[in-house]
Amino acid sequence: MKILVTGGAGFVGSHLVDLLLERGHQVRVLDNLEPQVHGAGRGRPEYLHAEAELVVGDVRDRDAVRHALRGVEAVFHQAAAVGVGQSMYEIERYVSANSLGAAVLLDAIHAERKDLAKMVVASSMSIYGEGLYVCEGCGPVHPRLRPDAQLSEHDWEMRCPGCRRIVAPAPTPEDKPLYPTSVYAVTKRDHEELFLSVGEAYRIPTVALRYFNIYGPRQALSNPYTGVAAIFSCRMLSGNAPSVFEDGLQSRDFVHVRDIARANLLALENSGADYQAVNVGSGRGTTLRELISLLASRIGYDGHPDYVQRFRAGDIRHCSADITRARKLLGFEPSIDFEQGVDDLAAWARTQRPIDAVDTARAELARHGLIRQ
Ligand code: UD2
Repeated sequence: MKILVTGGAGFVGSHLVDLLLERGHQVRVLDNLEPQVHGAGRGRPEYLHAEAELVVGDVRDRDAVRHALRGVEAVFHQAAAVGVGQSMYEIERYVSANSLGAAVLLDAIHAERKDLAKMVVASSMSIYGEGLYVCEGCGPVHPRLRPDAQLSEHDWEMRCPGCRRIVAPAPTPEDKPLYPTSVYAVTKRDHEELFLSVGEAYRIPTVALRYFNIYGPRQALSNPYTGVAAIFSCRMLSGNAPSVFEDGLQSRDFVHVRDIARANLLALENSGADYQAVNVGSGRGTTLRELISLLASRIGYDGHPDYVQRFRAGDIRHCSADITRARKLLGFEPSIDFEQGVDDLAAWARTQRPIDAVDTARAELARHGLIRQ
């Protein structure tokens, strides 16, 4: 097939491009080579597969999009602005790049390529807000964010919205109510709903993959607005202590980027998940403390993390994926366990010379009142 990957020069997109080429597909990439991710004035990234055709352009540019769609039989939409914190004070930029970007792409698909065999869109666990929890007394609960008054007491764990008892995190299924807590998350919900509704209307088989916290080689280590695994790698490589919000016992479902790429391929090759949203994660929660100790040993960092006694506005406490649907509908099984994955991330990170801009980005968040005590 001839396949278009938007954002194909990025972290997830480039791994997907590799996999598609390996399967014998022809791949075109539409990517704006965003300076925050790729560095200013840099051209084609050296890791981008030589056989991928690169069209440099923005997903909001109708002409570039039309050109990129020529002859294409399937589309993977991976292009997005991805800084959760930054999205709270660059609201127009995020809504424009993400929500409007998806709209322009879908208009062009409708006009030019109604006969697509598949559309796969990158959605995000961020649309859930907090994950699913179980209360000993009240059963399964879907709490909203922890109140500021609780967090300023440094009472970090999630409490039952009914009886205030501490609740235990449980794997989060796709039917948990969506409570996006950032502008970024709202735009990811837009991605998912725009693609699924347009796909449904025109009978273009469409799948929305809800990515959990992705890590691995090629994550932009110098981008201080990216995920915690990249940020901590960058800090440790620069000899700086990673700053930890809350108490480090918050957990996330860290999923290796190659597993994410494989889930995309499965969505192309199977029809089981057509017109649906599907979680893609490891199915397991890992605390920041576990991440730090593993990463430090693999990177060779022997300092201590800095527990800053603060919290980030909008942060959730725990969320891991229930991957039953991905298993059933796509035959997806995570193949890289966390230790192996961190080995892989660290081996690659050691070959990089990232610029540590984390303090500046944190000061910016604080200036906007988004880091609290
Ligand atoms: C957000 C998105 C997720 C994905 C990710 C970017 C939500 C709920 N999720 O995930 O979809 O886009 O961002 O990869 O919006 N932390 C520190 N120190 C740091 C940085 C982070 O302690 O220097 C903590 C942070 O407070 C949080 C945890 O690490 O408790 C995870 O943070 P993250 O930004 O990697 O990811 P998260 O889950 O907010």
